[in-house]
Amino acid sequence: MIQTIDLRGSEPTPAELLASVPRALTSVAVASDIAAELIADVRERGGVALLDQAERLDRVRPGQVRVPASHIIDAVAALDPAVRTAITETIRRVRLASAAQVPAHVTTTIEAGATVTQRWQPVNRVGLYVPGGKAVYPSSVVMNVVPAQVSGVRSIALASPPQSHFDGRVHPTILAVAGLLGVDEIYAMGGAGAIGALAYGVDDIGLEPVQIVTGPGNVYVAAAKRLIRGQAGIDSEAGPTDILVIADADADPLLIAADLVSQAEHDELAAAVLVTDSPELADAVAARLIVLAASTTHSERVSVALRGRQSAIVLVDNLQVAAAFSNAFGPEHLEIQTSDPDAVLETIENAGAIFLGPYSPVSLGDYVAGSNHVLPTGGQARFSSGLGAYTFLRPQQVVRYSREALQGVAGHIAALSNAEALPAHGDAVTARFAADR
Ligand code: HSO
Ligand code: ZN
Repeated sequence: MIQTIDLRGSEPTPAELLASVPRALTSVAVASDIAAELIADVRERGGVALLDQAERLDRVRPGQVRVPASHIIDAVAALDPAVRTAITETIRRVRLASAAQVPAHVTTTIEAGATVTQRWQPVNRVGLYVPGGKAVYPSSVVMNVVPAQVSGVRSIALASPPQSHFDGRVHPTILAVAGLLGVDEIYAMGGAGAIGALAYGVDDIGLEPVQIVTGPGNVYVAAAKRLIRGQAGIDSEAGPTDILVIADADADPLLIAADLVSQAEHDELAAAVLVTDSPELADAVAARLIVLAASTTHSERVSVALRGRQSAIVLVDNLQVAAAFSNAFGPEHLEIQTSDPDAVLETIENAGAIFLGPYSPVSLGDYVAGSNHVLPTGGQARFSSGLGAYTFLRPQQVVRYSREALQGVAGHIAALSNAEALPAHGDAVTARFAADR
C-alpha cells in the first residue's frame, strides 16, 4: 500500500531527493479571501460578529464569548484523575526543558567604559489558539502555554471554538488544562475570526490585543495567521504533520511501523516516510504497515495517509544518502533508529525535533518527553524551529558608554556622519564635549 522508491545506484541532488516524495497539497492562499472577510467582520461588529460566526461555522451560539470562571472551575473538578496526573507531569517536564530556552543576558565589554548588553525581553501579552474541530489536543495547550509562562509573558489569552456537544462551551478538557495552568482568560471563539480578534482586540468584550498569536488550526486559521502578520507576530503556519525515520538493518521493523502509524493517525494528509539502506527492513516494515493500518482505530485515515504521495519507503545506498534525503525533506519529526544514532545525528542539519534510538518514539515527544510538540511542518524546519520560550522573547541591545569611551570614538562618528551627509549625527557627539556648554 505504501509506495517504495528505490534511489539505490543513483546520485540524486537535494532537489531530486525532495521531488521524489513531494508533500501533500494544501492551499492556505485559497482560504485567504474568506479569512480576510471573517477578520474584517470581527473588526467592524466586535463580539456580535464572533457569536454570529460561531452560530454559522461551529453550529452553536455560545451564551457569551468570554468564558465565565465557573466553567473553568467546573471543568478542572470534572477532569479524569488519570488525565490530570498525566497532564501535571507533562507540565512539570515541559517547564524543566523550556527553562533552558531562556538565554542569559550577556554583557560585552568593548573597551574600558564601553559595554553592549544583550538582554532577552518577553512580549507583554500573547494569544493561544486551540482548535476544536476533528482534533482536540489538550496536550497542545501545555505546549503553547508553558513556554510563554517560562519566558515571562505577563498575560495570556486562550481562544477555542464553542462545541455544539457541550452546550456551546469550550471543550471541557481544554478548559481543565488551561485551569491547571492558571490561564483564566478564555474565549469561546474559533477559526479565522478568532485569530483576528486576538490580533486586533475586541473592545466590547474587553479583549485586549495580543502581540504574538500561536497555535495550530485548519487552513483558514493558517490563512488568518498569515494575514495578521505585521499587526502581531505568529509562531509558524502549522500544516499536516510528518515523520521521517532513518533506519538500518539493526532496527526493529515493528517499532518503525508503529511510529509511522502513530503520526499518520493525525490526518489523511500526514506524511510518514522511512529511509533505509536495508531492503530487508523495508520489506518487513511494509508488511507490518499493512497489518497495522487494517487494525488500528483510525484505520481509514491512516490508510489514506500511508497511500498518499507524501508517504513512502525510500531505499538508499547508505546512511549518508539517508541523511541527505532527510536534510532535503526537513522533517517535523526525525527518528534515527540505527546501530550508531549519534553518528547519523552529526550529519543532520534540518529537523523540527530529533528522536534517538528505539526508546525515544515521537509519541513520547508528543506528550511527556519535556520537549515541545509544536514543530515546523511542511519542510519549514529548513529555516525555522519549534515553539519554545524564545518564541516570546526579543533580544534587545543596551548600550552604555562613559564620557571617555565616547570621546575615544568621536572622530570615527564625525567621519562616518560626514560621509553619509548627516552632519547632525556628528554634532550630537561634539555637543557633549563643547567647552562653552
Ligand atoms: N504529533 C502532533 C502533536 C500531537 N500529537 C498532539 C498528539 N497530540 C504534531 O507534532
Ligand atoms: Zn502526534
